[in-house]
Amino acid sequence: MFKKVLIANRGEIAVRIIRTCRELGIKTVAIYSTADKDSLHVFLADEAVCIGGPRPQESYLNIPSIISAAEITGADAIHPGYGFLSENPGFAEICTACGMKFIGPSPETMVLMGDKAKAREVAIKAGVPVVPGSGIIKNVQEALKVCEEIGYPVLVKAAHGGGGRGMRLITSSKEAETLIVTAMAEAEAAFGSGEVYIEKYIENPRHIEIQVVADQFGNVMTFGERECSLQRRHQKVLEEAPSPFVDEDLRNKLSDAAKKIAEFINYEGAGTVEFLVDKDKNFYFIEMNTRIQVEHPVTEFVTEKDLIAKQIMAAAGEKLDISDVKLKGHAIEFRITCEDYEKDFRPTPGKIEKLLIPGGFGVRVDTHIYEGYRIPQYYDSLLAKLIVWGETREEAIKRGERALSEFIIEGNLKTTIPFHLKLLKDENFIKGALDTKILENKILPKLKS
Ligand code: MV4
Repeated sequence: MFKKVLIANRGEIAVRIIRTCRELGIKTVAIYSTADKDSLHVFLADEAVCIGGPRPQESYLNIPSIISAAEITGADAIHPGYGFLSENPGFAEICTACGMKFIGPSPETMVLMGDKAKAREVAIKAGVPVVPGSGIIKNVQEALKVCEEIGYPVLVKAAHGGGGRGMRLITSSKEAETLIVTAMAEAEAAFGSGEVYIEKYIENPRHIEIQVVADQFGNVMTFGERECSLQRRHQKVLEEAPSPFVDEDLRNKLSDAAKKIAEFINYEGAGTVEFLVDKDKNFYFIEMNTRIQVEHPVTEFVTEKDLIAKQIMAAAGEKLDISDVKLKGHAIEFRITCEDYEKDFRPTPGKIEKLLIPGGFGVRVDTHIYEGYRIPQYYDSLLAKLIVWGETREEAIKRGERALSEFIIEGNLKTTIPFHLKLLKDENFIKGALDTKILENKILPKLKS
């Protein structure tokens, strides 16, 4: 097992990782920017090193500073968390070259799955369904031919985008040429690669993902699905496990598909295989995330497994027990951000003057905030994740309402707590009638009126 892990991240996920390290008897090193000197992860870690200025480029993305901090403190492994350098193959390679274990998959796997067109090919070769579509498009003529073959509407996606960035919907041949040219130019500008591919557009799909953790011996554990359909501008606002739409048959099929992909690429570490699921329960692989994700706690609640511990143990070369993971009850995660939902979710960072955190049976809060803490303006607006568990979805919803109404965050800032309380009263949410369009098209307009 590792002796000392450096956490190359901040906020709630740094706190989350430090907690598991302590339970595993692993010493921790926090890194922080000058804007984060009063952050909770700095207090909770055994050691902390200031690595640069407030802007991510100066600190949490500053590879030489992070590696120096690891060398000075004698860390033998680096946990990247999510965001920042977590899916950066160059960083993983440098960690290895400097004699530190990067807690995640190999750089080669990150390169492969970071290319969404290559990831599609992997899925096809592994025998997993993908959305009807193409490989990398060579020129506009080929693109137009592919569009006609697939049939409109189609989506043009950036091969090096992902998470919804760099996507363009084409509904007819009239607009195809212009949109393909702009999509390629935008991809080049945003991701440094103009490579795009085309997929048939699936209308109002659900976004359902399977959590996996794989060890270094080819054992792949699956932990069931998460329902992540409720998103706003490709940002998830609430996640649940299990999905109210997934029955045992579909769960088995999705889990087998995720396992096939992980096995095919000899995956190592924690990862998430994303699927689109249509109203007829057809499912299609779209992407794989090669990191631990924000929403992992809903899976932890229903499986009673510490995913960060599994991830660290797999990285340390331990064997995983792949006997079936049983699911118990229902969990919901609410992302509490400092945004004003009445003003188009405008960020409102400020000082926390008063804080009362909910508790009680079936309630978990993952957060780095405390009374007197000032939220820096340089990072994302996530303040806390409230995760609730119930024997049934109905019970989890009731518990969510109770916990949200206990949650008090005051100061010169707004939070999304009132938004979540309203969301829980929405009839479509209560029915579990979720898809990737319902929040923006139906629920949010209703909240405004
Ligand atoms: C799609 C799609 C419909 N058809 N692909 C957006 C995020 C990225 N991971 C994939 N995304 C989508 N891909 C095809 N062929 C619709 C979406 C999509 C979406 C997916 C998940 C969650 C929210 C979404 C919101 C809009 C569109």
